Amino acid sequence: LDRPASTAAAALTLRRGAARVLIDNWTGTSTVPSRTLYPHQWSWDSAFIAIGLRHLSVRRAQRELESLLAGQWADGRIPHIVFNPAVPHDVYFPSPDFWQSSRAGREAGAPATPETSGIVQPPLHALAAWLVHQADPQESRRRGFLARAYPRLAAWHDYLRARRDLGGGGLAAVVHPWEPGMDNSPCWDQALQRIEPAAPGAFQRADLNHGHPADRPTDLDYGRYVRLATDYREAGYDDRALHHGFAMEDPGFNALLIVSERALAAMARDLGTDDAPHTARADELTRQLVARLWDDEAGLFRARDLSTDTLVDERSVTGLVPLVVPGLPHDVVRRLQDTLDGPHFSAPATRLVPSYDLTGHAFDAQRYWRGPAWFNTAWLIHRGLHTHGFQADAERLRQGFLAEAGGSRFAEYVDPTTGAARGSRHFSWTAALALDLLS
Ligand code: 9WN
Repeated sequence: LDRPASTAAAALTLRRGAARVLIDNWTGTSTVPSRTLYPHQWSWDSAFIAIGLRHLSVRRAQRELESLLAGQWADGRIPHIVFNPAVPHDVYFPSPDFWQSSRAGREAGAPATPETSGIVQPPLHALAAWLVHQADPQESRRRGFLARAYPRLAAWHDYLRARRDLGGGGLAAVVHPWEPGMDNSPCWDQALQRIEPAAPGAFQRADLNHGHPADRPTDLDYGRYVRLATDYREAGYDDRALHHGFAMEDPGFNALLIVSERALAAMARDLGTDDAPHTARADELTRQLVARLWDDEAGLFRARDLSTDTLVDERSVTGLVPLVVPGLPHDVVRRLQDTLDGPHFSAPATRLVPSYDLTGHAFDAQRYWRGPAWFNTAWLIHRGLHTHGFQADAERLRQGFLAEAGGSRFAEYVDPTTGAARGSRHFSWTAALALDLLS
């Protein structure tokens, strides 16, 4: 076999495998991250999934985002889970019984239906919607996709600006470790020590029915997640009524807000409305991201703990995700590229980027966001390398991504020291983003 032919055959096999995952995980209106572990619709998963789905079916990619937006609250927030009413409540914890959005969130503007969670996830949605639109602008215009999505996505960003600027510097704060999407990252350890965990008997985890305990957060972590979510629920999910026990400015979350704000500007231009406010906000957010979270000595961004107003002394992949922001100062970009290649993040076995410092005191090669390499962060960093002109590095990461995605049967994450698959398999965003990198 000559090499180009075998490479093309491998790409075709990978593409078919990725499509199969997305077809199997499609429920008729949206895509579950995993049939076993995550049987509902998740917010940032759907954004990543739509980015890949657009290569299979633009129509389906639009519906993915539209069904997420059907769960949006009147205050603008896009909840981190939109629940499927057909799934029994004991299959995933916390279920609608716990969040009680339609009752406890009524004042804050939760819809009567569907049931949702009350917290949020990283705002990648406007970028996803813009990429879906660009995949077939004619079909998008015919269905009025952009015209319907744009005001909702603008309201989502308004919520983050009006209710989540808890630090007063313009950046959005996360108020629960599930919100940055990197649940048990060592970045949250110190802040979580201040949170009294809920009693172990007060809740029943469902994740361990499908996931291995060594791959998942601990019971103590869950006790604290439950406590924080319960406090928020009891305050009616009202950010003005509660002094949040956990409040962080997360670099990854804010980086995605910036790229999405730029996507809103592009949408506004396409729709013939004023794009200048979006561009001005993206510029200002970029300045604040650097001013408040950049650590020049370490060569990466840090999370800021708003309870102590200090930067968290941990190196996490969330501090590299801002590479995806186009308007970063040149020296920041160069330092980020150096850090990616250095001893803290240069994974020996995978060419992917570990979720946490390989040399860090809390590094754990198996446990979720405490070391394993994830495909969504690799995709974001790949986009960043590409944006800033590091084409050779971007291509190396792309090849690594595709090799690991196929070799792991589209795993949720992999051990960065051995390449072994971890978490669930047949995982939607791994498949979706593989499709995107193949297109
Ligand atoms: C809690 C769905 C989600 C991802 C998150 C990931 C994990 C949930 C959980 O799964 O979190 O939201 O039950 O562990 O950490 O990033 O969106 O794939």
